[in-house]
Amino acid sequence: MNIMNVDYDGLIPNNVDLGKDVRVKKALEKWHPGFIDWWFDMGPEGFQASDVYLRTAVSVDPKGWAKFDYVKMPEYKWGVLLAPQVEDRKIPFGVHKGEKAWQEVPGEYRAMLRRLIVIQGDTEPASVEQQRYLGKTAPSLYDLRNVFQVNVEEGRHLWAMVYLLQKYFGADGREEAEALLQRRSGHPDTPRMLGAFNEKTPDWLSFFMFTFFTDRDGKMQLEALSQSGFDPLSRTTRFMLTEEAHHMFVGETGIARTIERTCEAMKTAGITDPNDKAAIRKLGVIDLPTVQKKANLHFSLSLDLFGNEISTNAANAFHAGLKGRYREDKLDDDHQLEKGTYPVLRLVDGAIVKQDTPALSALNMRLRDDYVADCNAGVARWNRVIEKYGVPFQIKLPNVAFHRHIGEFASIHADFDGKLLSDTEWEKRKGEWLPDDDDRQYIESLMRSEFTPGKYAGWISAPKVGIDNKPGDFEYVKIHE
Ligand code: BYC
Repeated sequence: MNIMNVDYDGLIPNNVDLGKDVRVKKALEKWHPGFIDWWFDMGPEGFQASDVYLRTAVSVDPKGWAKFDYVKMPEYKWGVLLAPQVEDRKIPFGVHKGEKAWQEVPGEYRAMLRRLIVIQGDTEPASVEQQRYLGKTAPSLYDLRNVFQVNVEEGRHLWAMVYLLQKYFGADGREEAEALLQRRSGHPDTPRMLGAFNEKTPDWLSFFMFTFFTDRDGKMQLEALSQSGFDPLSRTTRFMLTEEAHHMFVGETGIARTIERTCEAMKTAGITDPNDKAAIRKLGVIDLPTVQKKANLHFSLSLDLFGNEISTNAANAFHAGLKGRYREDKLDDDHQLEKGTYPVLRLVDGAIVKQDTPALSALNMRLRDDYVADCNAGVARWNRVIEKYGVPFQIKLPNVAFHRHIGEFASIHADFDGKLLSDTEWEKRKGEWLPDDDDRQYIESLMRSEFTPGKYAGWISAPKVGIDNKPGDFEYVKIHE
């Protein structure tokens, strides 16, 4: 079968010759009804009968892999798509560097590999669950379509991980695949595995921040997994990254459009002080200090997703050749890291200091530093919108010690700049940096749907271009309830 083209005949579109792989095909077909039940129970509330203008992957050819059309979400073609196999690919790092990439699970690393795949898989349905209620307050049909696009693709990413579990991990893979449908974001007894995926995404500002910050963690982790010596994981995550780019686009432009509308409204009203919250909120837009607070919250929650500063898990996964660094193939070193150090911010005797640490143990931090640089580039693009309006305000990212729940800084409190605070000071001052009840209520009050084609809620501006170059008044979702 041509790897570029997808077999659309069966229940599960795929480019892995599922038709010939009876065991895996059966396992996936058995898993499918549970997935659909989960989608109805935990996927977008309402709109399941609506026609949504969605992108579906129909090929893995970088030049034209997707087609756009109206689809009812439950009928979306979730499938299994792997980037083309690189001929004669070698394991690019770790102790097996230079050996032939694995096409089957290396027995000695089975448990470690399964854990990485399960954690990755768990985040995908979790985010759909978190975004379940956003539809009814969407600021436009364009945005409504975008959240649904993100949701169906996260669903497909779950399929991608489930395929790996079913194909390569036998009975325990099947059990893990079932468990991925059982855990629930925020559930007191059966929560999702990583902290940020148990938080709420209660409003559209949170959604845009989530897709900017948390999906960007997704990008970094997928990039690291795409370097894997286990070739099926590498190929799967490489194709997932193609879809992931749109999710970050939704977040980045969502916040940029929010900021733009605020600056525009301030200008029209002649308000020059960006901190005059009361006056700005009277205009029905989101003041920039509140945007900053939301950024602080989502950035700090996403930093937690990189794990501990010093991690033997990360060192073992790299050493084994399972999880590499960001763009490992572009780095110029020995790709083994048995020697050498990496500077890591640590808590030493009550102070935050940079400490040289064995490079292998510091891999989570290396990935996190690359992540922070990537976030900063996006934040700079937001600031350019603010500058364009001459508003004296800049969005900044807080210190990595701020508001942490995983790693060294989980045990202390720090302010925005990383200055340590006592528990009492933190309680007294945290509202300066994190959204408080007043901010939440204000944002909530703006969350009213706007479903007229071409119209946008008053707190956000229209996008510069439509999806698939559609005109401004295109009906991205035909709502039939
Ligand atoms: N929450 O050795 P350490 C995405 C646990 S997002 C709870 O530092 P490690 C997406 C850890 O499990 C990307 N527990 O951990 C985005 C370990 O437990 P055990 C998702 C945590 O393994 C938006 C212990 O603490 N993909 O795709 O080096 C929408 C020791 O920690 C947390 C991946 O994450 C936490 N935050 O690093 C949709 C890739 N952090 O083993 C999708 C796969 C740590 O002692 N995962 N712990 O019981 C990994 O690479 C790593 O497991 C982690 C953690 C980076 C998550």
